[in-house]
Amino acid sequence: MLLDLVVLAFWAMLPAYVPNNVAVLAGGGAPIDGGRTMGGRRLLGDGKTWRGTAVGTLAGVALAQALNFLGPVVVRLTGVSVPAFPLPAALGLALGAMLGDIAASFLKRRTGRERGAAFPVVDQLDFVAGALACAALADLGWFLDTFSLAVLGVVVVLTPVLHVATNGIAYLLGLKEEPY
Ligand code: CTP
Ligand code: MG
Ligand code: K
Repeated sequence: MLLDLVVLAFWAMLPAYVPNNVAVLAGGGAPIDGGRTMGGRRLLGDGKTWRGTAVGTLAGVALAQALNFLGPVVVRLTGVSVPAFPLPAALGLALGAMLGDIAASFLKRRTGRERGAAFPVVDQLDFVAGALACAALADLGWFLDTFSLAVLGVVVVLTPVLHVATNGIAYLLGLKEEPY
């Protein structure tokens, strides 16, 4: 059933959805690129900080532990067999989401986009690509068990919708400079 797939996709990706949003709240401090430039432009820019990356990653891993605790209750109530997150998978999803976003900033700077500039499609899916790639690297068995092609399809459709909605809310609350 489609609703089951949506629940599965959302649950499996939650440890990847939270880090970038937590980074917005935790950001500040030293930029990862230390101010270095490449071809006259910043390597990554001031929007990618050590603190945002570390706190965001930890938040994603912590959330996965909470989901592991809640999972059995959800399975009993809904009948949807949501996955548990082994630590390597949780770390892969959370750190991978941050690395995908960092890689996108590298691409943005190389293509002349200033910090905060929109990069449609890349902005909405960079962290998904990073999270899935790193989760597969960290725990391939878990990745293949969790992400069927159907679940992956839902992730690719659902994520941009959630991304636009959460960033729009963060913007309206004054937490984020731009609504994307
Ligand atoms: N942030 C951070 N570290 C990260 C990612 C995000 O500190 N690894 C914080 C920064 O304060 C950043 C804010 O979250 O400004 C919003 O993130 P994002 O939209 O990804 O960064 P931008 O400032 O828009 O920069 P860029 O153009 O490079 O995406
Ligand atoms: Mg931005
Ligand atoms: K971004």
